[in-house]
Amino acid sequence: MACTATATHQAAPPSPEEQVLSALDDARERTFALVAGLTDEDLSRVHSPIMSPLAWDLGHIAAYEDLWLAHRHAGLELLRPDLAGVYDAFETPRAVRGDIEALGPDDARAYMREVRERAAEALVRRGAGDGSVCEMVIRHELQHSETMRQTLAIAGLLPPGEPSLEPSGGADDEWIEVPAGPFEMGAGETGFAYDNERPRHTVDVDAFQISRRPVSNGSWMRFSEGGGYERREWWSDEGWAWKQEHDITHHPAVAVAAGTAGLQSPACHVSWFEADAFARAHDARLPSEAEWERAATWDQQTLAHLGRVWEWTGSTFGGYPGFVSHPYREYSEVFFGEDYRVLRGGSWATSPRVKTVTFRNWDLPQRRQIFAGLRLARDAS
Ligand code: AVJ
Ligand code: FE
Repeated sequence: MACTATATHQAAPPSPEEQVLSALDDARERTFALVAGLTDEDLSRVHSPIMSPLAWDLGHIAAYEDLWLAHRHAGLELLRPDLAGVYDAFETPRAVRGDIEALGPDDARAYMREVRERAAEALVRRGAGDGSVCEMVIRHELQHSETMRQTLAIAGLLPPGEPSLEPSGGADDEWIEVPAGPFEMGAGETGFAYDNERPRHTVDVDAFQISRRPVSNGSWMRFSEGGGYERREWWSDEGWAWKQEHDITHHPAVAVAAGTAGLQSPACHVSWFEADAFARAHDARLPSEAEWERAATWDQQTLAHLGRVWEWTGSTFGGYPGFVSHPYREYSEVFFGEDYRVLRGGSWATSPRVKTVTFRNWDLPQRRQIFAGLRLARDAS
């Protein structure tokens, strides 16, 4: 049935500035919902030496928005120049964030609201520009909401009703054959992407196999019970040293999850060292980043359960050929080198706006706070 247009006063489509503001508001809703049920003590405590107090994340989100949107983009003075150092991730690394004079929880929330109000006005006055600074600020808050979820998970404080990891269904030992061939890796020239995703470049990958589903809790339990943490030959030198030094004999979080979330759910909170050992124990390896992206963008086949847990790759974090840091070296370039390993795909806690197929996450190989598991790969038979 045709619907004759009777409404003559149709609302104008939202302007770019309105779209930015509404995305910023959505991100803020997510952030505030996460901390709504927490006490000041929960927000101020250091729950883990590798994580910031949650109140620091809050102040840092505001300081970043003030710096990039209000100051650098719209030309305003910083609202609180005195806080710039406190909330700079490099001047104040995670390890000392419990000791410094940062804002308390209520003041941090007030600072967030004040920055937002000023930034919003400035944005409407100055326009969104090409949108890239705005998008960076939106995604920054969304990325921190995942970081905060990691802290909350460690503290056992994740709010109820979170999406979380549901049982997946399907065996995790099914392989997909990906043929050899060149493909275009990385983000194209248009649209938003982080500097480390560019430039797009052609990569030739050999034929390989990749598992259709991420490794499950059930498989992890079999690995563990089958001597996974005792068989020296399955571990890298570095991984074995880490395991011995910290007396790691099993995976507590996976054991709990196997009982509660189910044997079929993807194993989560796995470190790179463990993922690497698991793969070797199964005559497999971690996919390289290029293999992962080829498999994820290849239209003939699909990777199942993508985006439920981050997937460790075998690759260290580096710049693509022709890399240019933008808009600041500290986003990615300072992490390039042999130390950090790349994760791909995104987790249940990652905003859909962040988890694009070219997005690169990274962390140290011993870290277990990330919502990370693995998908196996091996050379083509
Ligand atoms: C891309 C998740 C590794 O948390 O260090 C947040 C994202 N950068 N604030 C991080 C980020 C600046 C980054 N990761
Ligand atoms: Fe940050």
